[in-house]
Amino acid sequence: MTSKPVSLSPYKPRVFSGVQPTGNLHLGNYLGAIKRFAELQHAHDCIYCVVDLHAITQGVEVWGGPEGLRRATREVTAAYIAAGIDTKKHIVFNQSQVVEHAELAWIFNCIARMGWANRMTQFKEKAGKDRENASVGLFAYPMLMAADILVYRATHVPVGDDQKQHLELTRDIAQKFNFDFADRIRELGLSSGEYFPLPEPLIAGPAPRVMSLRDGSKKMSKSDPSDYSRLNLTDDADAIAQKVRKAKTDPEPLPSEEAGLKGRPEAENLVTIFAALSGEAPASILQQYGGGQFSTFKNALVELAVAKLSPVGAEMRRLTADPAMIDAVLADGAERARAIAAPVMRDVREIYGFIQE
Ligand code: AQP
Repeated sequence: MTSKPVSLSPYKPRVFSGVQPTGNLHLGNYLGAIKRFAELQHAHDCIYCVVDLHAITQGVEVWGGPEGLRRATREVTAAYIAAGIDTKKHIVFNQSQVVEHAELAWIFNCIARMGWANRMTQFKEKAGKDRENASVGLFAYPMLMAADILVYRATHVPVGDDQKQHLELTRDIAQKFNFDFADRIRELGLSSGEYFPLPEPLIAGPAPRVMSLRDGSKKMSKSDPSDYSRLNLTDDADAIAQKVRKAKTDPEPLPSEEAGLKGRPEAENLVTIFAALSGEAPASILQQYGGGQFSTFKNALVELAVAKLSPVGAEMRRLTADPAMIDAVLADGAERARAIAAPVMRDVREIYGFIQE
């Protein structure tokens, strides 16, 4: 007689991730996040969020005011759809339409310890030298991110290198909650063990870290004031060509081997971008272009980037021309997201003893 397989986890495997609507979606967001989100949908149930509450943690020059926020929220949604994410099979919505995110984030502010939050390097990077003037929201960002994930009891999170520390904090928060309330959770019959899963990072092949075209030591970023630092997903062929041709390089020719890229961050970045867009290994790209002038390599990169990005940009432009259609996708996604989040939040209120209807 064969024994029945035992499910080791009481949770349905579920992927959660998000992108901030802070304007100027770029190649790094696409290769490092959105393209991978689309790949994951074939084997997982996915919830992809436009994290507008995160977007406002920085000054208005970053989140762009009401018009900028609406435009950027629709642009991220359009990028999800243009990348091939099926909004009927999976859930795509904007965070502020599901109030449970903010409510659980408050609970988690009371679970996380100051020492844990103080260690977050992204706060230090984003707050810069003027830390006293950063918003409390920017400091509390990782607790909101933990709520985003755990309000769906998501088990897997595709994260870039820059978000790994936040995911660790999410696991610490889940663990402390489960431990602090273990008796109450059992007493209420909510779970025989832990209430929140400890979400795992989802590594679907190496995600490239795309650097600024103006400075190979800084990551490509939506909020970089220089538009020449990034390839925006909505850039047309002329803009792509201009930006790649103007991208910073050094006076040496491209090396023929990967070891020769060491200490040459701008050259390394262009080769990384070429490799990610073409699917070729850097070594074979360098075999082909090594020893030659940057201009020859850049011309090939322009051709490749235009071929890969133009269809995505064109589809995004087509979709954003119909804001009512995008808003309807978000409203439908929010309703389905709420159907998962609301019972979890009810449980959490019950665990704490908040009186509710
Ligand atoms: N340069 C990058 N290379 C690879 N992946 C990147 N991501 C961001 N920049 C790069 C990935 O994109 C996802 C969404 O990021 P986000 O919107 O949450 O914010 P972020 O990481 O802070 O992105 P930006 O572009 O730098 O925006 P701003 O300027 O607003 O801070 C994440 O999965 C991230 O890893």
